[in-house]
Parts: sequence; C-alpha cells; structure tokens
Amino acid sequence: GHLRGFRGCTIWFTGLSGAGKTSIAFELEAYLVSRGIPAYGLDGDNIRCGLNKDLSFSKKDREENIRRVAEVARLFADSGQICLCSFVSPFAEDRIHKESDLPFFEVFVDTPLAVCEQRDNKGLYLKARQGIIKGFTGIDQPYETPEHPELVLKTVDCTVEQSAMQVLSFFASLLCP
Ligand code: GGZ
Repeated sequence: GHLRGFRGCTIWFTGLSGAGKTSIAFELEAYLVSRGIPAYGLDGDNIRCGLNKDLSFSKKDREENIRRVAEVARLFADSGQICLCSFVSPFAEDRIHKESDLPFFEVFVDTPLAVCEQRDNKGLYLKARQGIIKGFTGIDQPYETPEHPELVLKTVDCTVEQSAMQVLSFFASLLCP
C-alpha cells in the first residue's frame, strides 16, 4: 500500500470553533495511546498559550499560527508519531505539509455554524455577535470549507466516541485495505 515505510503522519482537523475538533482528536489520542500507538494532540489550548502566545487572530497571525503548527506536526510525524492537530485553520492553502513526503490527512469536522453557535461552550459566539470579540471565524471572518478533505465528520447526532471511531476506521482501511 502507499503507506509502506510508514513512520508517522499528521491528521489535521479543521472546522469552526465549537465544531468538536479537539474533543474528537483527544478521544482518538487516548484510544491510540492506550493501545501502544504513539499519538499526540496539538490544539489552540496547548499551542496558543506557549509556542504561539505572540500571535493574534488576524489573518496574518492565523497563517503564522498554522505554519508553525504544521512544522511542529511534521517533526512529530517524522519521529514516528501520529500527530493530531485541531485548529480552526480557516484558510485552505495553509492546511498542507509543505516540502515533505510525510502523509498529511485533512479531516473536515463539518458542524454547521448554527449548531456551534448554539453550543457556544465558551460563550465566544455571543461575544462575537455583540462585537466584543472582533474577527471571529464564521461571524465576521471567513472559513474556507475544505474542497477535497480525506474525511468529513458530520458531528450532529454523533457522539465524540462515534466520530473518533470513524476516523479510526478510515485509517484502518488505509493501512489494511
Ligand atoms: C476564532 C477564536 C477567536 C477568533 C478566540 N476566531 O472554541 P475554541 O475557542 O477553543 O476554538 C477557537 C480557538 C481558535 O484558535 P486556533 O488556533 O484554532 O485558530 S486558527 O487556526 O484560526 O489560528 C476559539 C478561540 O480560539 N478563539 N478568538 N477571533 N476562534
């Protein structure tokens, strides 16, 4: 198969704030690690507080955020791990591994804006609607829907566990077709 010589890879979750990216990725991480498969999740919470704490949510800084994360993910993948990245990553052209032959899989966590807004786990959509937060993805900044993602997860009416298992079965079918 085309994953012969498999070292590691990046699974890139993209979608709106509140779509469920991090929950699904961390569920998958726990599942893989508990079975001895090295995996590690990166997301806004563990990246934007440290490595990227100098970055805002402007278009330019989001691009730089994603560029750095993709570099870090490539290093994780090169070290043999499955790197699970959960970032809004609203701009399609940033969601790749530049100049690398390590596998990169784009997973679109396809939760409608209305559902994310209704969940509003962190109260950010309300603040964005009130104009307290400016440049919020889906409200007053764009989100470029993936055109050819490897996988699309419709999270409405799915539990986090079910979504994580969909990702798992997709990759299992790649490894053992
Ligand atoms: C989008 C924002 C914003 C703005 C703060 N727009 O639900 P969350 O809280 O945990 O996910 C969002 C997260 C987005 O960070 P990323 O590093 O994934 O974004 S990007 O890939 O675009 O660089 C949200 C919170 O940070 N947040 N302000 N203006 N999301």
